[in-house]
Amino acid sequence: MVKRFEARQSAADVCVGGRSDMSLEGLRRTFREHVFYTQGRFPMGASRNDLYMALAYTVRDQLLHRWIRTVEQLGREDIKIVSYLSAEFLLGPHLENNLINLGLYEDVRRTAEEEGLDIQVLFDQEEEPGLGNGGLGRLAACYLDSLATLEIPAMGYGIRYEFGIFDQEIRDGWQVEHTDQWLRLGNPWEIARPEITYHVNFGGRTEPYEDEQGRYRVRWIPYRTVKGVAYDTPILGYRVNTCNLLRLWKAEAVESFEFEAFNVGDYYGAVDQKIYSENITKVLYPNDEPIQGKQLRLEQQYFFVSCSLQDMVRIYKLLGGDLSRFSSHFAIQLNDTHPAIGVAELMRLLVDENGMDWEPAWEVTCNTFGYTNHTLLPEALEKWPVDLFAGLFPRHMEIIYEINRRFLDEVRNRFPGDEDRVARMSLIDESGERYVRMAHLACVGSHAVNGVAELHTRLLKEEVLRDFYEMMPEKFNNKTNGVTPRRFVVLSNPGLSRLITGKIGETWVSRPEELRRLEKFVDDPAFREEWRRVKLENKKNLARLIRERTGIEVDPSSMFDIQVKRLHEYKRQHLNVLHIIALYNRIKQDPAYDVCPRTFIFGGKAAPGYFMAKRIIKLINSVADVVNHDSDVNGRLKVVFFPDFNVKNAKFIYPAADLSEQISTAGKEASGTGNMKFSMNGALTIGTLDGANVEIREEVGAENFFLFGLTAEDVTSLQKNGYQPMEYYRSNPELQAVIERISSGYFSNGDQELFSPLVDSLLFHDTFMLLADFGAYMDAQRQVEEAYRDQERWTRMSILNVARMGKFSSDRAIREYCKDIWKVEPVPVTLE
Ligand code: B1H
Repeated sequence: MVKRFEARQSAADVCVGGRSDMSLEGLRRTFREHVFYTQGRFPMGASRNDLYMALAYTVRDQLLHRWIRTVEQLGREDIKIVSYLSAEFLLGPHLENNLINLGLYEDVRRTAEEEGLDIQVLFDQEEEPGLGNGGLGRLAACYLDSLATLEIPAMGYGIRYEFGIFDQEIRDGWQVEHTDQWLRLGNPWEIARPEITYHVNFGGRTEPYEDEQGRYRVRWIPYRTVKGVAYDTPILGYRVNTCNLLRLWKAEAVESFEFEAFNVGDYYGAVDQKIYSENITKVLYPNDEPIQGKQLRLEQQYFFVSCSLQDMVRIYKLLGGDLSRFSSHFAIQLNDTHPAIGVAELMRLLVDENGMDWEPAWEVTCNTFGYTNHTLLPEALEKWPVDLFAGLFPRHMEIIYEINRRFLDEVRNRFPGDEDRVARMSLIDESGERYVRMAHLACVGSHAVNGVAELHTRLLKEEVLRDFYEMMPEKFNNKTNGVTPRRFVVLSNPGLSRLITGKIGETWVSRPEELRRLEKFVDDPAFREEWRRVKLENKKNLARLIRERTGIEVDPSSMFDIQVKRLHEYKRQHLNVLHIIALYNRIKQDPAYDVCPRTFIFGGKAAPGYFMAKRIIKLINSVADVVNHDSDVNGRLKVVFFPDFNVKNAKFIYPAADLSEQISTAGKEASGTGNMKFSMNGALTIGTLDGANVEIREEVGAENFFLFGLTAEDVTSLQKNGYQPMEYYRSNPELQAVIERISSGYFSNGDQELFSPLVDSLLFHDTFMLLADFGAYMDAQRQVEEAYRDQERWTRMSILNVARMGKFSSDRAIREYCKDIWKVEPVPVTLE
């Protein structure tokens, strides 16, 4: 008799159990079959990877039915599909997530156990697809999860990088980069679609001609052509049948080129061509801001955008759709300006390839696109030299000039005589070398423009895109970021999930507003005790991992004070370091100084060419070396740089945090999403009024948040009035002593040069105003310490943080996008 899995209600199972349509026996049989038929092994001879692959295929089989049914829905003419265009998708490991979303976790864990396997070991085996740099790429992944969970028909479109974000090693305190070989052992989560391919053209010239009706037309005679091949990954929603599609494009050589070269006997030329083509999707650029002027990067952008738009046009035509109604079938979201060339490409496809007139094509284009801006840093706004752009895309350049001509006519109409404004708003920057301004193209070609947190959107309207806001205020709206509670709470923090579910039931996973119901337990001593027990358990797990990865012993009963995010001066990891050194100095001055025991944990990658960021990593490790071995400190302070922070090991980090460091210079961090992940896992935040911190503080209550520092307005006015970091230095002896420790060579074996670039930058420029904020930061840290010493008070604050974080679920964010921008409705998928 086959044992059927039944829906479970018990608290212990609810987050990892659930419904499934597969018996335990069936799972076991499928698994064994995959070991044998797919991996070609007898059970005894199977490697760990064979077993992982067999399990992954077993789970993928469970997705396929849902996937095929969902894709059938995508082919219905009467529904509207969201297309999320992003150069990055930072998905993280699939296996565990899919098990949770399927409701099969507990069954599969038991099946594995009965086969003598530890499922955690198999999870460990999975290489994560690191197809993104940080927040922007991870946001795209969270949004795919929520789109599927909310049963919205959607596709993600992006690039199948052969090498994702580099692996980070710390050697002698420095970051060393290694190529990420995520495809080395195969990828069971993707299905290649060699029959879905498109040609993408580059270079050459354009030529006018007359069509059969005698109309003026232009054609593009390209210099070279590359082929894009689709690779599809299923994205399953939480406990629903919707299983959307992430379609990533790989570049290959076009056969005809090879044949041509072969025909003239140029074997090497043919192979060269192949290598050249495949280069386009070879590697992710490891920067968290745009790399100006790199031709290959621009080629990547156009390559994936063109494939994706051709795909949508093909799908739409298959349905018999009339292209003038394209925008009623597709809502395309531009994740930053990286896919913004899509505006010109859709115009080209409609006008040149499908014979539409300019005006209706333009209406379709604007109605189709929405644009999300992710940055306020002016140096991070993407622009491409006109020569480079026109050389690669001569036809798009003409189209952009025409868009610009018409647009600037409108500007002149609205603001007669204001030629300064015209120059500021032009799609072409003509102040020196000429550039195409991608953000302007995205604004003009979209019907909706949004920022990613309230403060960010306000600053967009007031500063970066002010002229655009003044001319078309109706386009602008805010969509505060969110993160998926499935990966970042249920999967990462099973202990906490179980505790919460035991109190309020399991519905919070899809409706995190319901976490508010935890508030009534905040005064229950037994609940608080349990809450602390879960946190301690998570800290022990992280402590174990830290020992494994770094050899450093940390005390799980100390406060875990964590800052994990990309290394960047505006994120101010070095402000955190200044605080550590200040505490160290106090201990050195008086070894009996009563310091609250703390473990400072850092993690994050630096762009390989970012000199200062790499030096900050070295500083953290150098301070760690000294502090961790000082007998006066006596283990009360520990400093750890956790190597290779990524989605996979984030799961051990967020749940173990007591304190979350969100200390960017106000006005610089568009939103942040790590801030949300920490707080949802019960960490308290020390932070500035920046990005989504502002809204987190509003939600959790000012009394449950450690605020410090300048506001965005303070920063601007201080800058205007000539900021003098030296003034802060001179008036603060503790700050002087901290800086002196560094510049004296105390952390660098007497080498006074090693950190002088950092110190000089602080003393003489301090673009990100660390010195101005140092005093306030020290005070706030003092309050943190006081609160932590009162564990009952701390626990109360922690519970209230979790209870009030519902707003920051990506489900809420996606609902807002659906309603305000995309105008799409859920389409439930049935399995019959
Ligand atoms: C964010 C980027 C980014 N903003 C260029 N901008 C890149 C820009 O490779 N590139 O060229 C890569 C990434 N990433 C981040 O987006 C913001 O800094 C965060 O504040 C925000 O939370 C996140 C998601 O909106």
